[in-house]
Amino acid sequence: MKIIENPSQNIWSELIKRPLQNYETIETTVKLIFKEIATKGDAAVLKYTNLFDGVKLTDLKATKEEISEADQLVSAELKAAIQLAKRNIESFHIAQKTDPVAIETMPGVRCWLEKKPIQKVGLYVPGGSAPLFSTVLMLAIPAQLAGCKEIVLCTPPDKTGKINPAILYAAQICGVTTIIKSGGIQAIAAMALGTETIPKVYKIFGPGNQFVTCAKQFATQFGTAIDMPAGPSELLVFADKTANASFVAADLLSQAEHGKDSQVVLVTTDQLFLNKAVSEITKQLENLSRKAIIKEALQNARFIYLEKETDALDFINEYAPEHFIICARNAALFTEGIQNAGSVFVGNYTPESAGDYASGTNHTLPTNGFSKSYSGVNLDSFLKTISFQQITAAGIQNIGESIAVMAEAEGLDAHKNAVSIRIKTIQNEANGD
Ligand code: HSO
Ligand code: ZN
Repeated sequence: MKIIENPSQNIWSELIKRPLQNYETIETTVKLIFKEIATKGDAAVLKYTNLFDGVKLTDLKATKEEISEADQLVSAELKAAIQLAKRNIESFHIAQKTDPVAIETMPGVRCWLEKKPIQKVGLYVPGGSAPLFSTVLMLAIPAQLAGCKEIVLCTPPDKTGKINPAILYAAQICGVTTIIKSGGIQAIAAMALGTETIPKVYKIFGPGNQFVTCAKQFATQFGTAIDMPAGPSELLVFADKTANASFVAADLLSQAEHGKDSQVVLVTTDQLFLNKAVSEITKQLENLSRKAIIKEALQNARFIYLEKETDALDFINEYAPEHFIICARNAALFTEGIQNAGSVFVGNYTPESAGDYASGTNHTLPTNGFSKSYSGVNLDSFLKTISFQQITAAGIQNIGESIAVMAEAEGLDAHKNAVSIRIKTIQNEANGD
């Protein structure tokens, strides 16, 4: 745990650095696997599932029997919790539907926009030490609400060849159309290229480790879009003396438990609070099951004391956190001043866990400073906007001359002609020629 007091602005660029990710060595493997999947399809996916996940599968698709077996295995209590989260996520994402845009820019020139679902989407749900079925809700619910026809989900099987039952249950209730037992680079490559069993999709969503992230970026070379270049989880908390040190410690620990490369940061204007938070962390850590992972993640943690709130805000905007918790009397300074953050949690009773699971907001968010330019996943992530226009005979006469002048100035007389030929025809018709 690094404690930094009153850092001067010239070391901020050092402080906003995330734990190093090295994609160079991974890229060679990614290229190789894409190449093999392009030529050998399912056989290559099965081969790499055996190699990386240590399981020999015969079939990549989850069967109806497996899905109904999972339904039996998920407790009624967990099902009820998932259903509550589903309702909240649905409500918040339905509310994101926008009104149609349609105007007449000038008489006879009508322009409008229509949003259409991305027809085929691929959702990636990591397995690993904590199979995050909540990610299924965060991706499949908006996909279904947007109207995506084909919703493919890939997730790695365990050593016995099975998918976590809660993942299967969530996929089932959220309208996933194909569930594939495959993870890592091979799953991303299969969704980007298509195989006998795995449909080729137009956009891939979801978090993953360095291999998955690198593969997603490589997939864009094959015309597949991606949600964002997602990396390890991160949380920044701003706290003043009105914050509760044990709550803040619990929040920081909650995100540190994701993985050893996660980063948690505390920024505070109260030195006493900083000390309290650090000792709370040490205390609470002892009782946590993922202590070993958290300890490693805490090596990347930063505890920063800044005297002025405005400096704290500037620093936070530079850091551009994935998650930003505000526990401060003057919360408005931060809610109004925040420019770069994936998702913001306001007040002592708003833990990040609420947004991770059930409040309704999406937990698929930009990391690694990408909240400077990317949004988190939302309904629009599953939609495209098509623009339309329709011009009447009167309209082309109103706008035509300007188009012709501009086309001529660009030296594009065929463009000019496409307009003048119409205007001439209208004039001839009017003259009865
Ligand atoms: N904090 C993670 C999401 C998550 N947390 C899932 C628990 N389960 C990335 O936003
Ligand atoms: Zn989390």
